[in-house]
This record gives sequence, C-alpha cells and structure tokens, in this order.
Amino acid sequence: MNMTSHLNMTSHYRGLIERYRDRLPVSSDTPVVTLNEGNTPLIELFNLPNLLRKNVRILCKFEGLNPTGSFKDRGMTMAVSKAVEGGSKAIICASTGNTSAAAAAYAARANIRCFVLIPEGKIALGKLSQAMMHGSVVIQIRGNFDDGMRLVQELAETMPLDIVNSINPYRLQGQKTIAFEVLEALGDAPDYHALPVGNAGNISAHWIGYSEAAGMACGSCNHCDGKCPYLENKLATRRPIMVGYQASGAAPFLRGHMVDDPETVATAIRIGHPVSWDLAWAAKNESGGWFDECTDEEILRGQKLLAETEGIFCEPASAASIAGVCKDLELGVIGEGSTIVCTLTGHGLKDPDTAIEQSTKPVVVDAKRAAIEGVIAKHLGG
Ligand code: AN7
Repeated sequence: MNMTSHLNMTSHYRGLIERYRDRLPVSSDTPVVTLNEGNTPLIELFNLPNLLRKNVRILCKFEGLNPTGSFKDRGMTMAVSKAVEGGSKAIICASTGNTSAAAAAYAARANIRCFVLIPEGKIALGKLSQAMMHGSVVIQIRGNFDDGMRLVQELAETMPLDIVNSINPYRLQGQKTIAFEVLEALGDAPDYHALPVGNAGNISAHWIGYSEAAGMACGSCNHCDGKCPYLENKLATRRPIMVGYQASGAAPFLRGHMVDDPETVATAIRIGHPVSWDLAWAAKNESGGWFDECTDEEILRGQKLLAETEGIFCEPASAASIAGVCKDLELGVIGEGSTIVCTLTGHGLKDPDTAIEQSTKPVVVDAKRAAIEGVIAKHLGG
C-alpha cells in the first residue's frame, strides 16, 4: 500500500502555476518546474501606523518568504517551465542578485544549465551564495547590471540560451499572480500598492495582474497584444493606484531619462537602464499613480524601523516601499483612511552585511552571571 494514500494531497499547495493555471499561458503539456512559490503572507502592520499617528491600514506582502527569498520565484517558475517546454537546455540572466538566485535554483530543479552575469562586488552575499550553491556558472563582470543586461541580449542572439530576465514575457506573467493573492486576501483592490522599482518588471507585472482581475486591458502587458485572454472571471471591481519608489542614486523614472552610473546601498535596485520602461510608465499613468525617490539613508531607516517595530526583516531595496509610504503619509500625499499594500520584494537575510553594519554591535562580556546581569539591568532601566 502507498504509505501516503490516506493523506489528502489534493489540497496540498503546489505553486502558483497550478493555483492560477487558468490565468497563465500554460497548457497540459507544459512541464511545471516549481518550488511551491507564491502564496506568501499579507501581514498587516500595527505598530508603524501608531508610530506615525496615522489612521491607515498598511499591509506587507512579504515576498521574502518565497523559496529563494524573493519575488523572482514567481516569474522564474513560469520562465523556466516555458523554457523547458520549448526544449531549452540552458538559461542565462544578468542580475543584481535575486534573479540569479532564482534562476540558479529553478535551473537546478529542471536539470538544465544556468549562466548568470553579476556586477563584481555589488551583489549581496546571500544572493551570491545561492547562485554558487545551486551550481550555476557565475560570471562576475567588471561593469554594472545594465552592462550585463546588454551583453546577455547579445549572447542569446547567437548562442543556444533562453534569457530569463524580465524581457522574457513569461516572467511578468508569473509575477502578476501577486495581485491575485492580494485581491483574494482583501476582497478587492487596496487604495494604493507601493513597491520598489529597479528594472521595472515587477510594477508592470503587478499592474497586469490587477488589470486582468478587474476585467480591464492595460498597457503594461507585453504578452497578448491588447487581446487579453484573461479578462473574464473577475476578482476585483477596481484597480489600485500604483506607487513606485526608486533609490535616489538610481532613479531614471524620476530623472525622466536613463542613468549611466547608478549607485545605491540597495544593490538590488542599482539599475539605470530599466528594460520595462514603457510598461512601467503605463502602470503609473493608467493607475493615476506616481514615482518617487528615497535616499539611501531613508531606505536603511525604513528597513530598520520595519524590523524593530514589526518583526519583519526585508532587504534594503524592499524597504524603499516602506520608506516611501512613510514619507507620503507624512506629506499627506496618501490620505487618512487609506488601505496601502507594500510589496516587500526580498528577505533581509539576503544581505547580512548591510544589516549588521547599521545595527548596534553585540556586547562582549566574560561568561559570568554578574557581567550578563549588568548588561540586562542597564537595558531594563532598573
Ligand atoms: C529585492 O535580481 O533586477 O523593478 O537582477 O531584487 O522588477 O527590477 C532585482 C530587482 C526590487 C526591483 N526588490 O524589481 C535582479 C533584479 C528586489 C529586487 C527589485 C529587485 P524590478
């Protein structure tokens, strides 16, 4: 007898392709490459609104709890499944870290080769360790993400490689499912949806998901040429206002043009030539939203604040959404009574160096009760 036959495997969550099969470009022939990504928690913040003295609901979609620790898994399950369906034996991407971690993991799962181009010295240690651990070929370039992105496109013209960056339309198709999950959790769209913007695929994917769910076509979709097959079966009556936050040193959407030497502590969004430029503008314009920028200091303060007041540890890039929303609440740009969802795109453990650098150093004492009592008493204020 099958030892597990008494278990109800039909209710077992099997990843976002199975969950949203009817809303994704897959068929029964598509080999599903999954690590059970998606289905991430939507966590309501309580301490932060109190601290800000604002009567608002802020909810965090914690994408750091995906299998490789970032939202990239949503796009990668689709991109790698379709690559394998098409007979691909190797994938390639340029990355600031998280895409390479996800590509490496899903390539391992699919038993195909993976090549990743990363900017030397400018990716967080956790992400580098993932790409290496999963057995991808890690190529560090003396250049930035934008150089890598250009080179990947050149290489794929002549070599048998499938690009799994977000210019691959299946990436955005997978990532749009985040909107479906938010809608199912809240019952309808929030007033605002805020997220960090780097290569600009994710804000575009959010908008595709929200638009499809509301039965409305949108200009962020590079998949269906305006004839969206998923406009039936609505999940929502309306769409949110989309707000995209960039790091000040890497803010092409604020400058209105590409930036050649992007720089920020939030290395995930250290991108000056976003490939989803037009799609992201469509998301912003059609939703009545805006782009804004956060300084590195604001980003790190937001990251620390979220970790200390709510127990949620996201990576610096993700904190741009929190930092930006705090600023816009204080300015009154986002009004009282609003419901705001922030996408926390990646886990804080991805970048331990930056976390340790901005935190109080541990005290070192002798292994003696009195010494430790002294430290505790000082902090208890007793
Ligand atoms: C944590 O990994 O581009 O605007 O190569 O890792 O869709 O690019 C990462 C991007 C936000 C920006 N937050 O999303 C890569 C990469 C985190 C990220 C973004 C990234 P997009």
